[in-house]
Amino acid sequence: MKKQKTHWLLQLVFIFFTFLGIAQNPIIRNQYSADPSARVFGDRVYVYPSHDILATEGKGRKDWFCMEDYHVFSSDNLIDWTDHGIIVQQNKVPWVKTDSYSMWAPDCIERNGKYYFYFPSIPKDTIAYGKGFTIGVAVSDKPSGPFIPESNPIKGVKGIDPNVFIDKDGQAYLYWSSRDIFGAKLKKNMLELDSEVKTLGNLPTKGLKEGPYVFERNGIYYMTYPHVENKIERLEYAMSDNPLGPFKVMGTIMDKSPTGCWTNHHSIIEFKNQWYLFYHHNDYSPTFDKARSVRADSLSFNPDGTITKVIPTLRGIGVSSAAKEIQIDRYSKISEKGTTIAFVDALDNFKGWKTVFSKSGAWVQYNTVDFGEKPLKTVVVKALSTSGGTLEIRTKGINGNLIAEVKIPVSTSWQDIKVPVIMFKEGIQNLYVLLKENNKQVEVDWISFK
Ligand code: FUB
Repeated sequence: MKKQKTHWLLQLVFIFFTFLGIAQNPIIRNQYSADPSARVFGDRVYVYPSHDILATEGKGRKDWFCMEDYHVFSSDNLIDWTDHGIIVQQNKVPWVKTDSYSMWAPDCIERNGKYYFYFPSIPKDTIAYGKGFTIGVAVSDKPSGPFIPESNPIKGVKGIDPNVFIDKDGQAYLYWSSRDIFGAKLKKNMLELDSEVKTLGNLPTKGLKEGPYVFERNGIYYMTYPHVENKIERLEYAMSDNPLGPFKVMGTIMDKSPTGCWTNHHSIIEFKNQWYLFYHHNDYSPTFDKARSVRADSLSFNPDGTITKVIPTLRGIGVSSAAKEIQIDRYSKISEKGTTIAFVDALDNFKGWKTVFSKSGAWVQYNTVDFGEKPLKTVVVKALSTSGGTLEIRTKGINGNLIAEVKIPVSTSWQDIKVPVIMFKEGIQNLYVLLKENNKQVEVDWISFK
């Protein structure tokens, strides 16, 4: 048979970009990712995370954070994310110790058409820069890179978790942490400090604070930071009328992880009139919390400018298209009994999750699915059931409109079951999937409409 040749341009596109498709939480599904710095550049959201990898013999420190490079991801709809590939790597930065595997939480900002990527790491030259972390910059003409690292780290900075904020008057500030949170003005070149370093006071004194992220809204400067008061970090915030404080501690943005992921690290953006919190959790690595994954949820403010606490969801953000694979295991709500979520393949967590229905009436609710305007005629369910069983798919509640009834035949392998849609309603709907009978078990990977 004649082998088909892929056009060289298409091959190049595949090398540099990976479309990650569907986005519920976690939003990055092809690798571990942590410490997300989300930024709006033009009409896209860019996410600059740390890239957790697992330490192996001679590569990083066992049972600890291990990172050797950074990728950047972007999306124009918060659903379809593109991995633009590696933008900076430890062995290509002149000042970084090449076997330190310590490319921790970064940030990126735009000024006058140039993109400045700030990242912490361990320097080679401890005589010049001291022991421990310092912070460097890499510069690009595009948010997706390539970024060219500066030869030396920023003078006068010792610590991790850089964050940059540019005020309305054009003054840029660099923040970072080293148990406490520090801040200083940056010169217009964005590469050098332009003031004394200030320890930002009036923040909690008990326990570690790190990962500062500053933004301004309606004249209020928000200093937001993860804080370990008792073993696990929670996201907190303080407010001020000045970018360098003094700040007044206001409360919690997100409670500590109920499953014990030690760190959290976040950023906050406004995109198309909605505010979002990007953060991380160890979704793909439930037994090791140094292999984390980026998540995002909506965030809102009270009339007095205080932040409403964000309850983490699996559903995440964005509108899912009915015509794509809808991962109902990333549910908005779930019945108390008879529905569980498990990895599809216990040997490869990156294959994602499945929903297991095991009781009559067990259900999941999956919000904000766009059915478009053109009638969709068929529903496809990727399912596995050794007992066989019947699923109902409804909109408008678990007793709402029945849009399909899907008989899942007995099988020991995954199958795509196709049935006609009984009733089509256009536009954005919440979806409900239920098991009809008792003594049956049905597993669902995804559903999709054609
Ligand atoms: O990712 C390594 C470190 O863990 C970050 O720098 C901290 O903010 C914490 O998330």
